[in-house]
Amino acid sequence: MINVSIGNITIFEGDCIVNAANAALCGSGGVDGAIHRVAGSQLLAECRQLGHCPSGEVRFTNAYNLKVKYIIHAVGPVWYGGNKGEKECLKSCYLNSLNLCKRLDINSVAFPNISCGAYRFPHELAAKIAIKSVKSWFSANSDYLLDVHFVCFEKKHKYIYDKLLKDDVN
Ligand code: AR6
Repeated sequence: MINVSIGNITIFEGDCIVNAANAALCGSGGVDGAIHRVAGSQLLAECRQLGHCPSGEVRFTNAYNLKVKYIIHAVGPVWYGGNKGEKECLKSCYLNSLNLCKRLDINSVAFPNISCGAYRFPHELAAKIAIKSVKSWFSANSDYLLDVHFVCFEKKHKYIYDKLLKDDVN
């Protein structure tokens, strides 16, 4: 099931949230900064043990003070105009996160709009990739029950998701 809401992902109550991290996994601004602030300093200590994470790949950690079991740290692409593999990289973030959810036996996960802030990915294109990735993953994993929540920070982003889902983007 796909659910879209407006809100702060750090208060999500479910199994797991995804973080829009950077390759150093060192916490910074945006949703990453918010997650680190709420989770507490132990999160940074665990991230430091993991080292570097290339774009398109994901890592997981404990969630400390958050109300979920795990945080999946996905490193999205920086948008350089669209000819540097940005779309494929963003798709990998979603598919790798979903595969990891299955491996961790997770049944609910919340995604922020990965790469849509500091990394400048066009919002509508990012939402299309996110929805298409989740739908294709659901088709390939129809035996597995997973609720996917897209948590948008801004109303205009939720509007894009709602419209694309209504138009049934495949
Ligand atoms: N809950 C949900 N969404 C949020 C929240 C929140 N609390 N705060 C921001 N957003 P960004 P990126 C939205 O910049 O583009 C960081 O410094 C925000 O409105 O957080 O992948 C990292 O360390 C936007 O739509 O992530 C990296 O260096 C979306 O989250 C870099 O930014 C993503 O914006 C990653 O850039």
